[in-house]
Amino acid sequence: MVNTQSHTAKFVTVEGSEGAGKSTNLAMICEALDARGVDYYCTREPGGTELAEELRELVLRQRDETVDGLAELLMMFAARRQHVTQVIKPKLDAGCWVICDRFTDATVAYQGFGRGLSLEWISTLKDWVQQGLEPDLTLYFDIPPEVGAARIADREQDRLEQERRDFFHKVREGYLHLADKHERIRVVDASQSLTEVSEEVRVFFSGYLDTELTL
Ligand code: T5A
Repeated sequence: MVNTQSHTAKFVTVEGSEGAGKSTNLAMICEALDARGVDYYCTREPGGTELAEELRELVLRQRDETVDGLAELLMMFAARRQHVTQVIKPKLDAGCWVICDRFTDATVAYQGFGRGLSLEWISTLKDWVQQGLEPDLTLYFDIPPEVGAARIADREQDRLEQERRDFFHKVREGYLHLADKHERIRVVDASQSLTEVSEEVRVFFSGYLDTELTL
């Protein structure tokens, strides 16, 4: 698969650990795109196609047996391959922006740093599955795990949300490592009030659109 991603259609991802406010702030991104009349498509991972949503349900469901870390990693990438080939690439190639709730940074953070799986394996799988496709911009909502956990304490937890607190400290370390490494990642302090976070996202993303849409 050759990466023929359009120069104008951008691939934007949002990342963060549980309760960081990614999904809530996606609305702000969509509002900014709507205001400028940009054609865009919102999706999520794991998921985004019928098969990938079924894999999501399988991988996140609570179960009695221990789920092997490598099996979990392969399911994430199986879902991603289907999503990339059936949705993300075709949309970008057609000039439509793609806004995705989580992508491969989550795999590095959760399966790499959280589970301690080989970053080399993850990098190899990423090359096979994405064949050069990378997000153009990533908003990472950074939050101490305790604060995020308190925000979602009232709702039913999936298998990953039930991990121990130290797992989420490692996940955060993974995200911060990625943010240090990649210029495309913008860190948002998600422990602020929702009004403050949303305003920061609005101002930053509007500036990004101003630049990208005039190029
Ligand atoms: N996963 C995923 C992997 O392990 N590997 C992978 O490769 C991939 C792709 C997916 C799970 O799969 C894992 C990671 C995840 O465990 P998910 O649905 O994408 O699950 O992610 P979750 O993190 O579970 O989604 P959450 O809903 O928990 O987090 P969000 O989206 O960051 O939080 P949000 O927006 O729903 O907000 C949670 C609550 O907090 C409030 C909101 O109103 C809401 O009630 N809130 C705030 N409250 C106070 N102040 C603020 N600033 C607030 N912002 C939001």
